[in-house]
Amino acid sequence: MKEYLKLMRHVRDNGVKKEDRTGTGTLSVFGYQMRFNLQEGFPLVTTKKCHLKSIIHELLWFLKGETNIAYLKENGVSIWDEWATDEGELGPVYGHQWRSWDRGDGTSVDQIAELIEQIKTNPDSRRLIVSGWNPAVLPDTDYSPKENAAMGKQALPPCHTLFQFYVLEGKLSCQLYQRSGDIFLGVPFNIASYALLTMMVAQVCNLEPGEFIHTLGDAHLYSNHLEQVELQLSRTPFTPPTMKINPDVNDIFGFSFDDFTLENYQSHPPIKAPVAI
Ligand code: THF
Repeated sequence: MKEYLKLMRHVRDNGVKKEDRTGTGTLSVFGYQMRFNLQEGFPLVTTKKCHLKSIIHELLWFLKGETNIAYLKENGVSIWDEWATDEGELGPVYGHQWRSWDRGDGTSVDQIAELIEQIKTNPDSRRLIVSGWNPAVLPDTDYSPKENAAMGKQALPPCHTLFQFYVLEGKLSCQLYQRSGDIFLGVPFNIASYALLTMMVAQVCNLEPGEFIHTLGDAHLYSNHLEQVELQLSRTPFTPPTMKINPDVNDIFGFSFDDFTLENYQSHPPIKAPVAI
């Protein structure tokens, strides 16, 4: 995971002070790309201990098409609590756009089901795309995330905006365009989540995992994470772990938490940091 530390160092050294919606302040760079070869191990950051349980449950929750945090709460995951209404609603966020994008005529598109079908039947396609960005349901900036969710808008516009798959020589690669990346807290989650999604899609399509390519728009370090960043940059990464997925699952909607086993995850201790809301 030298790639991740390289990003962190690049933004620490070259980022420019920029104000943001949350009022926290950041060091920011526009445009950055990382590549992870999924044949060389699972890209979970090792220079701090990462909570893979939250990452897996969040991804399963997206794939279920759910937008209420109830499933996450039942599984002890609290990473979306700050933005949800008292009833646990987030509005039509990722899960809704992935599984039931509203056509406006009473029908909807299951982008994930269509993606799998297209990868299986038309692997050379250059349209293997899933979009979370739906301008019709973006939040109204005059209101808070919770107020937007209560009004049926997205609590937050999707950070991971659009992803595309690519099949070559029996290998499946995925590229994510992430409009906004919180390098210290969010990005380790985002890398592991999309690497895992790529492996899951590859398995159900009878392909080998290829690369995960992570393209960032506004890549930033929050001003209240800078001490944590120095600590993390002082650490030497370990050899990446290995992810084992139950080979019997052949339906993208058929995975459960127990189908994933992380092996040989050696990491430095966790580093706590406040999340900007
Ligand atoms: N807002 C901000 N400011 N940063 C983000 O990374 C972010 N997200 C999601 C939506 N809004 C965001 C929420 N994802 C943590 C991790 C991911 C999150 C939110 C919070 C977090 O606090 N992680 C801690 C604790 C882990 C745990 O409890 O499991 C950590 O140390 O990693 C990016 O998608």
